[in-house]
Amino acid sequence: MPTHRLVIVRHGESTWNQENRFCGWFDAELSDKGREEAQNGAQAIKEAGMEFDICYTSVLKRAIRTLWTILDGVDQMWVPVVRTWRLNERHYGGLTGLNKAETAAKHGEEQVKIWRRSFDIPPPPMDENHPYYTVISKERRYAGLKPGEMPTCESLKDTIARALPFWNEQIAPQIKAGKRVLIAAHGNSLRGIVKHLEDSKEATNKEATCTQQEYLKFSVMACSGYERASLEVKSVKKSPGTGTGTGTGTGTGTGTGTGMSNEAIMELNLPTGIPIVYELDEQLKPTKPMQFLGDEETVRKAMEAVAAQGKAK
Ligand code: DG2
Repeated sequence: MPTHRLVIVRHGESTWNQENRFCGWFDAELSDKGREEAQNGAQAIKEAGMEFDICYTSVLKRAIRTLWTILDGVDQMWVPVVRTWRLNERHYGGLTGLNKAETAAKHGEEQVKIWRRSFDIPPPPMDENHPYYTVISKERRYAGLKPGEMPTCESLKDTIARALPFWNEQIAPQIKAGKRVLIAAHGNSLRGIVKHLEDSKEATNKEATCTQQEYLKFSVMACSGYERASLEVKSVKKSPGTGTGTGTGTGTGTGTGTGMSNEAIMELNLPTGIPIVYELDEQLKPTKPMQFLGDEETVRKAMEAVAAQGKAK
């Protein structure tokens, strides 16, 4: 039996996901499909019989509404919810509002993949002339940020750096105290948490070594009855120009053996609205690969669709 269980979920599809626009800190609403995805996520959690003691989300309504929908669907709306800007999506800087496919046609798919998925290369910054500068940077929900905390753009590394203090100071102690935690957040803020958890694994943990291998393997937990099937998601390619061994990871191919490399995290595309379950030991190290509460075909297609958003049409 695992010591702790953590559930994370990327919000359902937003209107800007639907329009294939870089969203970041823009406060887009859920689309109709996104609301349905959140309801399906709730149903999966209900069928798994999961209960929560505390929930965390960002200050962006697509994540907040997804959390509300899930808590409503599992009849646990009374559970305390903590909102924080530190779980916001990564700030997409000057790309905010642009169509991802049009940006790929203009700058090339490789460049867009670097902007979307590299570990430590940020998108161009958002300056004061950007059409969304005022609605984001001058928004009163961010009035309490200290000097230097309001980003103008963020890489995944930057996103992890501002999310981790909250994880370490607020979320981790609750999990360690035995609280059952649900986090509803965003594609990249959750990729940051996944990388942090994966990086904490020990080389001696056999399943933990999967990110060193040619394939990322995740388990898919069938909605009914917790049956598990193995899902090979994607081959991990070593991408030139992204660097290895920097940041919080230990890099691939070093033989030292722990964590999720900066290359592996590039290939992880989290689907919208499908809850992900982590089983953790007392140090909050994953004891198994992440498990999706969804059927294999749906998860695979959803991940592929997210990856394809950066293709020039
Ligand atoms: C998406 C992620 O964030 O985009 O900011 O456009 O999870 O809040 O919908 P989310 C955005 P990609 O990094 O997948 O392009």
